[in-house]
Amino acid sequence: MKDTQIQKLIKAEAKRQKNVINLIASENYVSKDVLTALGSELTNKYAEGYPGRRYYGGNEIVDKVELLCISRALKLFKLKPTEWHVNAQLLSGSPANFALYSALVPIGGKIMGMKLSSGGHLTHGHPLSMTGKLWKPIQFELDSQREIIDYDALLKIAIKEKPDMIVAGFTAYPRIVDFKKFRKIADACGALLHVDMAHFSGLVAGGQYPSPFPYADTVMTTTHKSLRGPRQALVFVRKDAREFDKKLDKMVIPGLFGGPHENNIAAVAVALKEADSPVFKKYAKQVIQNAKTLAKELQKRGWRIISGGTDSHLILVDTWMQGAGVSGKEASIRLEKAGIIVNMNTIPGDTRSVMDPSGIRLGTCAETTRGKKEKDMLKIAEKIDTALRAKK
Ligand code: DSN
Repeated sequence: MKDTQIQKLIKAEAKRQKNVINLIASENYVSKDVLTALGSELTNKYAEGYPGRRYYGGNEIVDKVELLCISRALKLFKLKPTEWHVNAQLLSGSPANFALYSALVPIGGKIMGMKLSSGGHLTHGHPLSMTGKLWKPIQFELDSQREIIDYDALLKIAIKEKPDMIVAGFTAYPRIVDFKKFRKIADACGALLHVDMAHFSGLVAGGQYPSPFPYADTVMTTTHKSLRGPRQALVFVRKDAREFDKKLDKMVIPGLFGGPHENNIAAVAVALKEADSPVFKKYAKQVIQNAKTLAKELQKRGWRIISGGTDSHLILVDTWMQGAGVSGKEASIRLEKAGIIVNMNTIPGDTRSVMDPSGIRLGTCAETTRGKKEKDMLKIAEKIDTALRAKK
């Protein structure tokens, strides 16, 4: 590389990644093949439009790339091309959710989703997100005692508010989501059911987390979390008389975006093939076993785990413990000094601010990719415990 300044920074970041214990729940380490596709000549090509109907010439190769990515996405999640349509052009989770809502929910309509502090995402209708400004957000919280979704309470809210769309999914909820119950709730109020599986799609692909596809009208996933691909998103919509496929594609281009990043799409295709393997199934299983071990060991050491444990790759720890511990911000700073990277996170019913909340979020996808097993989780829990309990 001729640009030595950037080369130095890339090398430094690679070294940093190698030398830390990475417990960021939404990060992972991609394969060399994914990196090769990302850094390929495909980045040079403009391809506004869709395979077979592009605005620019010279798209015979990238058309094949995009179609391959789409067919691999359908195959991985066991979907029939006659029943599901995939748009592979969205660059990340937030724009993907935004594009989908824009396509299917009239501006001013109601979108019901989980509150950020309960584990939902900004794009599930947070007032600071455009999804909470352009549409009327109906935000629900968890059962305050059990810290899990209260489906009966949700049903009451849905019947009263009659949302146009219900979003099931999370960025910081450690438990299994019951998509069948969400479907019933959506049917009871006539709403569409959208599932944001950004966090757990790799676990679904690996057969370790329930698939939302039998119940959802639409599904969105990022591809860089448990799915272990590049930073990109996939949006799946049911193919039927409602014409969601046409509405979504038209909203993506010309509605919101221009040229798709075909190098990213190729890298997604590589990751989807990698995920469609027995090795990946084993990986997804280990991710969850590691998370369960880590949660249990932290609990044993006196830390309060939100909802009492985890069913996924994700753990929420109450580090503040009503003043008996340290704040989430302090915890993340201490852990970084000890070589462990996490993010501070609000916990259900948090009374502290988002910028210095009561907890931290941990995830095991990245360290499991690096070969970590249960015994390593015990050591990591000890390190975390020591760092959090150290005197200032
Ligand atoms: N930032 C992602 C996460 O960490 O969960 C969601 O956008």
